Amino acid sequence: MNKVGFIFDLDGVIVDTAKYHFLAWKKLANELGFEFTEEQNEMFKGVSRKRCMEILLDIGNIKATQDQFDTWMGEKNVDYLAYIENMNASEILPDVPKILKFLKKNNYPIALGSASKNARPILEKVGLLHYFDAILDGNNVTKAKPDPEVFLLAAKELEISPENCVVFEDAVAGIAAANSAKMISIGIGDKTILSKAQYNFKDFTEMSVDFIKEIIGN
Ligand code: B16
Ligand code: MG
Repeated sequence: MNKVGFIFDLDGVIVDTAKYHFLAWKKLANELGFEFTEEQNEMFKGVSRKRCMEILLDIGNIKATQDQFDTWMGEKNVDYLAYIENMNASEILPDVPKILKFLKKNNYPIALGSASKNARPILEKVGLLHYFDAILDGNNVTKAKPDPEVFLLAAKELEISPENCVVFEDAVAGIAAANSAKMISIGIGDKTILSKAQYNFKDFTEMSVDFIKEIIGN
């Protein structure tokens, strides 16, 4: 049996930081004079900060200079950092520790593969950093999901071949990235939205350790 590696996305898989991203983008939109809704925030999930900024300006029909673009994106991040300042273990999504503990106990390598440049401090705040053998995030990549770069780099760091990596993802772009890396893709969230995933679960409460054993066995 080949060794299997496990790669977790962050936002929407380990913690729900989407609500804080939403509040920070909404604040910026309002300051720029337009509304930003939770429905529109769906488009931002799994997407890089820069791409989110571009989409936001499209929504508001605003043309920005490069300086304005960078300033506003920086302001959004300052507000986001304030929102996540007090995050703690209570914000870990249900049964995430159950899976991480099982993998760690059985010596399976674990990586983070996130678009966020704030991934490491978030893992630290919620007390999960020690589970991860490798952290690949928005600071390491040049190409955002659906490009497979972040997951391929994670596989490389774990020293596991891509086809023996399992990816947990909540975003359509992330599932596409995992599939194009030829990894086993597991959608966490709405099955109809994540229909391209090889396996689907609403959340980790639906996923048993036996399922993980089955994947490892195949
Ligand atoms: P930051 P993930 C993504 O996290 C979020 O889903 C997305 O909404 C956000 O724009 C992106 O991280 C970048 O985050 O501004 O903190 O660098 O789902 O890839 O873990
Ligand atoms: Mg995500």
